[in-house]
Amino acid sequence: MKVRVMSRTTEEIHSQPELWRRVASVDTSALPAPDQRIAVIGCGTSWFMAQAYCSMRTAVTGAPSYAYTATEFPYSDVDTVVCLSRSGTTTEVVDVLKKTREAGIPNLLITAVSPGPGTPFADKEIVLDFADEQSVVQTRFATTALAFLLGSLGFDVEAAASDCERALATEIPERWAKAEQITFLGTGWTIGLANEAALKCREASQSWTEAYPAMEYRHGPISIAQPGRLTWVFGKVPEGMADQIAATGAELVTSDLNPLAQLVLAQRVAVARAEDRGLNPDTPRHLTRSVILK
Ligand code: F1P
Repeated sequence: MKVRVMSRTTEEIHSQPELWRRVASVDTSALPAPDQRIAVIGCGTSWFMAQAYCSMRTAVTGAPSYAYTATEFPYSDVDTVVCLSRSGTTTEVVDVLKKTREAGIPNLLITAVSPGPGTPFADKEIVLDFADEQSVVQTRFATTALAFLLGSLGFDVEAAASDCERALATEIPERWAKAEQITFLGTGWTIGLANEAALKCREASQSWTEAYPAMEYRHGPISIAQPGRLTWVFGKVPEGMADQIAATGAELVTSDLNPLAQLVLAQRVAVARAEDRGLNPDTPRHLTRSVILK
């Protein structure tokens, strides 16, 4: 009998409910005040978490909150730049810390590891070291940082954590692991989650995924839908879309889980797709824990 050893990535995925619950005791005083105009920057997964946070922050506080991948931050008029980086070593993020320091723009670094190369240039730091992980493919640091940020806006982290337990107990259908392609869709703050779910599958399983704001789907991307492929919607399915997807023959995947917990389901699908292809999610092709440029 073949005994499958649980990947490190899977172990880290399963630790998420407990870690999300711990954010309630993390000090939020270093976060920008609710009326501040902010930019949140990061790369890869951290950028997508920034998208989710900024969307919800703008919706809740009304204060402009912009997410940028680190190199695209325009150094325009914001009150604070929040830099999100699990490793704290990503070159493009360290560059933003340096340049905002030079420009006199207040900054905050949220990371799992301190001190790091960005620490000397950070005005403030929030260290979520309890959520650090060994995997190259980020799961728990990203969602824990997001739970912390959303929690500061009044998001019910405890409810998400109990839904996360359900997401971890849900059986992943084999056809999801074997689907030829997946398109992830989201609305508002869940657009960042859709982007992250798609990235997770690409990183862990080298499989074809796409991600869009849900209302963009009918403006072209739906042409990819066909039998054997999935359209996975975070949150509410826009009116009329379920019938349109059914007509393509693709499977529509929805969930009553909190979207943050639904992202955990997508992380598990990424691992299942890797294993189905005989890949080890702990050793993703061409990737390193962080990108450090010469
Ligand atoms: C950002 C990141 C990861 C990605 C890859 C390279 O890292 O893009 O999201 O999985 O390993 O680095 P960080 O700045 O959040 O440490």
